[in-house]
Amino acid sequence: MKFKTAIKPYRAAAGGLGSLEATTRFVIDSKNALKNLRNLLRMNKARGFDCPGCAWGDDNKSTFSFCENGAKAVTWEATRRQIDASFFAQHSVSALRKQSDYFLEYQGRLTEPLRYNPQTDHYEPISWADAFALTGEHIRAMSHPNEMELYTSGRASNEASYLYQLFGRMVGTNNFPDCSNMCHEASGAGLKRSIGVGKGTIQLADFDHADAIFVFGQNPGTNHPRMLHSLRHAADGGARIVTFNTLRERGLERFADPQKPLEVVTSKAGAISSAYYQPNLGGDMAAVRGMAKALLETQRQRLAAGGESIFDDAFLAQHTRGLDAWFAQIDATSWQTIETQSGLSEQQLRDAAAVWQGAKKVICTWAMGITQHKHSLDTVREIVNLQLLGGHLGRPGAGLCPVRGHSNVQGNRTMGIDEKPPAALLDSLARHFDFTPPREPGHNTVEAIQAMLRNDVKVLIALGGNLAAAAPDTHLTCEALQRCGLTVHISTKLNRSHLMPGAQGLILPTLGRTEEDMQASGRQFVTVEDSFSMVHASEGIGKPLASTQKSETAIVAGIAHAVLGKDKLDWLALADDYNRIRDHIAATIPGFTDFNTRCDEPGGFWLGNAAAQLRFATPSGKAEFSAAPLPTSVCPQSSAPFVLQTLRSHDQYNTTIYGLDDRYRGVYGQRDVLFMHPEDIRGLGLSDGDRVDITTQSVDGIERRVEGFRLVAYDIPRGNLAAYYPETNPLVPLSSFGDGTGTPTSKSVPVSVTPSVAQETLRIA
Ligand SMILES: Nc1nc2c(c(=O)[nH]1)N[C@H]1C(S)=C(S)[C@@H](COP(=O)(O)OP(=O)(O)OC[C@H]3O[C@@H](n4cnc5c(=O)[nH]c(N)nc54)[C@H](O)[C@@H]3O)O[C@H]1N2
Ligand SMILES: Nc1nc2c(c(=O)[nH]1)N[C@H]1C(S)=C(S)[C@@H](COP(=O)(O)OP(=O)(O)OC[C@H]3O[C@@H](n4cnc5c(=O)[nH]c(N)nc54)[C@H](O)[C@@H]3O)O[C@H]1N2
Ligand SMILES: [Mo]
Repeated sequence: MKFKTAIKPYRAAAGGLGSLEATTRFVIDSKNALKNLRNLLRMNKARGFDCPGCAWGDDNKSTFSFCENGAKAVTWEATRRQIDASFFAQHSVSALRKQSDYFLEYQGRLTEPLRYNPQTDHYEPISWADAFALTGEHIRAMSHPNEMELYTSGRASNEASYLYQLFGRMVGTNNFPDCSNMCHEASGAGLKRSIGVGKGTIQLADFDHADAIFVFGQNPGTNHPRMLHSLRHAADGGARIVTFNTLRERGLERFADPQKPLEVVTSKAGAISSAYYQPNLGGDMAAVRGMAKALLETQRQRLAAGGESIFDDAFLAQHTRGLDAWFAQIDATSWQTIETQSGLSEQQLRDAAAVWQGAKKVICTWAMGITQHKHSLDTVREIVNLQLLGGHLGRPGAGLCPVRGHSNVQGNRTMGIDEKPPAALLDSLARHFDFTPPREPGHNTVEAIQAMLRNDVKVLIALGGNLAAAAPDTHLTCEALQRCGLTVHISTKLNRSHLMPGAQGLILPTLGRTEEDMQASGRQFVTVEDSFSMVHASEGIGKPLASTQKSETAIVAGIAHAVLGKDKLDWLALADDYNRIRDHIAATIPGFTDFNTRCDEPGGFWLGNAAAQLRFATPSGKAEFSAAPLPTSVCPQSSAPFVLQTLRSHDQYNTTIYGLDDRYRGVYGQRDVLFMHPEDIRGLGLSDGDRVDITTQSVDGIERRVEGFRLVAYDIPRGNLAAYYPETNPLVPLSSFGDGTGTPTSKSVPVSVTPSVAQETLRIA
């Protein structure tokens, strides 16, 4: 495959005509245009399927709500291209390893179960019965339940993930590593400590009522495009939107609604951010501390002059604890430290604080720019501190909004995909199903990979996802996978993880969210939960490509049946009729009473959020201020010349590469680029367009390096760099993760940059 490469700044607004063009191109290229158009019209409606793109909520007001990147997700899944036994007969696994991630997924949908044959190095067809039997044998042969790892990627439905965690716990393990461990773990853990619940407190409609919205470390133009509608609507209504982002992101500057013909034709775009700050990578905790410091100074001056408080004193007194300790910590933090760490000036932070002070209702949103650092948990809690100060919790138009990634990652946790399960969940499962679940915590994703490297893992099952490409230290992770006894991948499309089988390996082809799911009792729907704790039904409509594909729920039930039989639970009967699974969920998971009936509610039902109702499930029963000091350094290694963040382009969904463009950042036909400040490029004696090698400043003795990246001069603070994931995962150390979160520090990799060895050789030649 050849692509035309170019770097040319994108001058238009986000959305608009560019978005429509791209959508059309993807729909036509998927070789299934008619069906895909119909799918788009049904997406996120009361009947139809939930968008497999992001976890943003649905606005039931607009007639149909989809975005360019949701369209890519749907068309990518609903392609007519398929790969079957003949493809694998033709290509050995070693040969496939040389192909790009784009090539692997582009081949189409997996349609039949496959087993790796180490003698021939090829995948070969296997029957479902034999695949289940093989998995059952391996699991029963383990000497301890903790020799099994059950990975989950956040697309799995509530029904499939509920069965999956129940199966794991009945076997006897809490080893549930998941994509969330690499994603919003800091949000869950931080919010839980501060306000007693690890989820966002607002609902979608709150955006219509906010006076100020602070957007931290997030690129909604690409990753949550439907959020731009909410931001634009809020901005048009007079709300101030303040962005903290290391990069200039087009979607946070201007947005034209591609679903409003007039805006597309007239290029009428609305401004999004009224202020845009570019902190250093990892500098947000210092930035928020600076805002708080400014506010505290104002407050003291006011009170000294006999004026009114700028804080919500009644809220603070009634609902919070630990304010004084935080104030003491603020006083102990100098403006100089704040400026150095954040990379922002005192004046900028005072200006941001003034917007906060001038607003009656404030929302803070954030994503990976906040959660993938060493001090992410403290950063999330610092954001909560700021919100508590103004009582911006539990009233319309105000609250906390971690914007989740995968479309059902939040639901997975609710269903019990949790390596550190709360006692209440285990008690409830124990009572209802009459068994003794394991109590000791299991492995998160990093710990699971470490266990594989120690040869401790006999069976890895992956319910979706692509660990080989998503996890840090690509080489180590690939080796880890190959050290497993049996790897079982439940997947829609071929990916790198499949090419790293254990001693034995299976690929089990599954139906996607968009497809019709027929079981013994008839057509099934599943349920998912979005970022706003709205649970709703999702019913696929496309005809499956092959009768040999099974639903995730049926596959999980098949495995569970092969291991545990039906003495305790008739797993296969549960998969025959998902209503039965929902009845068990209703009986064991809080908030799901009358689950089956409530699935009919148009737009779904709200699970509720105790903190939003000012009930705080913390030890003190109050919202807890955190009084953490700023980290000694924002980057795990302070002496490194550069700090690198690894992020997403516009044409990818995590490890799924749809195309090689990153339109809003002006990058076309290539992914091996490194964004750098023009002065830094000059400082290295290099020019825009030169090729460089990137090396991690390692503390553990492992050499980590990627080669031949093209420098792109970009609007980014000096000393900070950005490059795409997963290509740069070989640079992210498995041994570097967030305090209290275990999340790899993918947004603060200490690196050095040198002229490309390959390029030097070329020049000399
Ligand atoms: N189309 C599409 N949609 C997706 C995904 C996808 O890959 N493609 N992935 C899904 C998933 S799983 C997730 S988790 C989300 C991810 O959504 P995002 O969090 O938006 O994803 P990233 O591309 O990692 O972008 C991080 C953003 O934060 C900024 N940033 C990085 N570090 C810092 C920092 O230290 N401080 C500040 N202030 N800013 C920083 C970056 O410049 C960038 O704009 O999107 C979900 N939606
Ligand atoms: N360096 C770096 N690393 C990162 C990140 C980063 O920002 N930088 N981000 C992290 C984040 S936020 C996340 S969430 C993880 C993502 O980690 P994962 O969730 O493991 O990865 P994905 O790329 O989303 O998984 C894609 C694969 O899932 C399968 N799939 C797709 N749809 C379905 C489905 O409906 N059912 C099933 N069973 N399978 C399906 C397909 O086979 C596809 O190849 O990566 C993390 N890794
Ligand atoms: Mo994520």
